[in-house]
Amino acid sequence: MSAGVMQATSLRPSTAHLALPFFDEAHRRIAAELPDWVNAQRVDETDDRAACRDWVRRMGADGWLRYCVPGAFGGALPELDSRALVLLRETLAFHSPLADFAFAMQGLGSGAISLGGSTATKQDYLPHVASGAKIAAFALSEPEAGSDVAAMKLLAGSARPDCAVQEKDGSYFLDGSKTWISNGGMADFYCVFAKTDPHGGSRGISAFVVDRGTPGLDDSAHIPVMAPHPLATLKFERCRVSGDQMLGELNAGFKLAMQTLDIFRASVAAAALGMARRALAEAIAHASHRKMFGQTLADFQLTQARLGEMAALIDAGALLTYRAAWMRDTGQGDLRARSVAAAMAKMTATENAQRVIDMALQMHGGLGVMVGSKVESLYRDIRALRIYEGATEVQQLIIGKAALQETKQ
Ligand code: COS
Repeated sequence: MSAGVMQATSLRPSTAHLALPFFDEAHRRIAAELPDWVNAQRVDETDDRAACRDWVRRMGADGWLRYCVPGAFGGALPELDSRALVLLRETLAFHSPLADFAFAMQGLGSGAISLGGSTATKQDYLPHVASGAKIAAFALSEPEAGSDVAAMKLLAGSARPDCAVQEKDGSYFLDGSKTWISNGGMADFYCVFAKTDPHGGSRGISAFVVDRGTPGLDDSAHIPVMAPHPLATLKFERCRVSGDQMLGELNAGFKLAMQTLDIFRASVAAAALGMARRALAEAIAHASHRKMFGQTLADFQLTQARLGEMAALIDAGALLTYRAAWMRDTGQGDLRARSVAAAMAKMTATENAQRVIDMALQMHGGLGVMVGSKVESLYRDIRALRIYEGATEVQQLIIGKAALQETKQ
């Protein structure tokens, strides 16, 4: 299962989608420059943690991580730009899902600071995220609160036993755990969501930025998974954070988490697109050369039909993804419409990518299941995207709830 050094590829995805009216010049520039850059990198991906550090260092040094933060704090564009994130992730994932992961986590892990942090907190963290000097992580899920975020139990309690909930300018003590935390054990800081009002449901959650090494935080429990992806469980025991480390308002953390996910869910869709485009490119290359029954695989109508289906599945996911990013960047529709668009994009692009990659693997025959072949690793890489940042079922809930509300209006 070891990945080895990332190999350059002569395969290139189609660029026809860049002419769509969703994009402007800044986006087309990224799409023109990034493929050669990523293809020229020789990162040893044998050890996922070391590889992610290496990718963060390279992407920081060459300016790509600047798209993960707003312009006033070292970013490339004035605000977090969903379309830039989408094209970056799509391109990175085409070449290296691990590079995509390392990039995405810088944005997702610092997103709550960009959206909710004070100016001082933004200054303290974001320029270092952009340069690659600090690695970021987003700590939301818990053993019994994955899809049901409001059920989280990590407590941000008061320093004083006679006071149930601490005031914003005082200290908080975090007690409990987080799990499935990407970059866990290697991040320099975590944006952690915790209950500041244990009985408040979604209105009792606040966000904090917690530095690695803070006494009472143990992030050493790594979780091995089927595709390279640094992941850990975090344990908090009387872990003291000051009120200044709170992101946004007291008890407004649920909305902050959802707003962060609204941006990054469309970018997960884009990562799935990049992987699906790579699978299609691999399938076309293979079918064009593989000889069978006196002709190439590509000469069979069965193969042509399958390639057509794959291309259409990719385009369906792509259009929803670009629409979601464009709606967010240009303020189309209301908040709910933008959330629904992001949910549709994530659900469709990740589900379709899984199908496309499976079809590509099938077309490769035995080579498809050979450890080390590109479609084999893509088959493992894609699976988690249908789960993290809101499983397909959560996206269905978001879309279905909104559809019901629409008919009531
Ligand atoms: N932006 C801003 N506010 C939002 C929002 C969004 N995208 N989505 C919901 N809210 C607000 C609602 O408006 C509501 O506000 P009020 O309390 O003022 O009424 C509040 O948040 C609660 O919303 P809702 O009742 O819809 O919350 P639920 O507990 O029913 O949760 C789901 C809804 C399931 C959609 C949510 O918990 C979710 O997205 N879960 C998946 C989480 C996830 O992605 N986990 C993976 C972690 S990262 S690997």
